[in-house]
Amino acid sequence: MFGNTTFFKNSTSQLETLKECPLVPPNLVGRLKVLTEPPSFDALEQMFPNLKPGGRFQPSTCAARSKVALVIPYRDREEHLRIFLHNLHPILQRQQLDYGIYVIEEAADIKFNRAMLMNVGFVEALKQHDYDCFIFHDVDLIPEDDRNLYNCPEQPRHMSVAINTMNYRLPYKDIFGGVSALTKKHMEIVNGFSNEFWGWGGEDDDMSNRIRHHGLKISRYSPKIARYTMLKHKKDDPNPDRYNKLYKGKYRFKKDGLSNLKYTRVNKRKVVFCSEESNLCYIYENQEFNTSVNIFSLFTSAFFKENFIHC
Ligand SMILES: [Mn+2]
Repeated sequence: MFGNTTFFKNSTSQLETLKECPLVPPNLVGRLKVLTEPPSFDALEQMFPNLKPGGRFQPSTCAARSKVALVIPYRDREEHLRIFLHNLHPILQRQQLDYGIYVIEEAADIKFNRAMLMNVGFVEALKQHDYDCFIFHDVDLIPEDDRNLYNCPEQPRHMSVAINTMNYRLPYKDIFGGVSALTKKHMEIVNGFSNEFWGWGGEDDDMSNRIRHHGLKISRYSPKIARYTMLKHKKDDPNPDRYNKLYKGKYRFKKDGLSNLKYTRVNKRKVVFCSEESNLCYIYENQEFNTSVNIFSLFTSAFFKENFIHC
């Protein structure tokens, strides 16, 4: 009899059986020191030789309990991204997850739409693998404790409970911004995020409303564990229309979200990162190199390719 504690993996020559990974990963260390120096992309690649093409990872000694896609809405924060990868890969690997990291970059010169980028990340990640768990993650939030597990529980989980810049306190009860975990099923139930929040703010509260409206509940780890350091950055421009959008949100839940998501992928395979110090540009090709990250550069259908600026 094959219980659900085993599964079969077809390797090149033999059929091997891996036991399901333990419920509590055995090699966690607890409280961590946040590494704030950004390594180069080359250095990152060398640090994580165990990543598969596209920056994917699976534990080698057991079958992961969940397939997790980290979705990072991204613009213009290359240093933060490198710091993020440096800190996150070791944590996710100790947590014995089957994971991929998706950095979703919006074309330049248009207002940032964090929520739409997260919808795009959800759709694009599912085109690659059958992920069952999605962690939507600001690039500037670094976990301080690896007991904060990057998986998806029964109810949507708000993960960035205690942030250093907010004195490690939850600013308000229904907050769902920063880092949040939703299963594929949760995303389908709530029709993903709204696509209508351009500029800073509101989209996370709209998701919080979607969750409640659909009979789900936000769950959280203890603030002793769900701790984060926020990397320093300038404040973004708030969207003056956000309260209005939020207030009328529930009339849009059905028609605004995954159901009406429209975007165009630009620069499908190549992403260019430029280093200011060396004047060098690095080209990362999704799927073809052992990169530490999966990157898609995306822009919404309303804008032209020319809006996407390289170095
Ligand atoms: Mn921030």
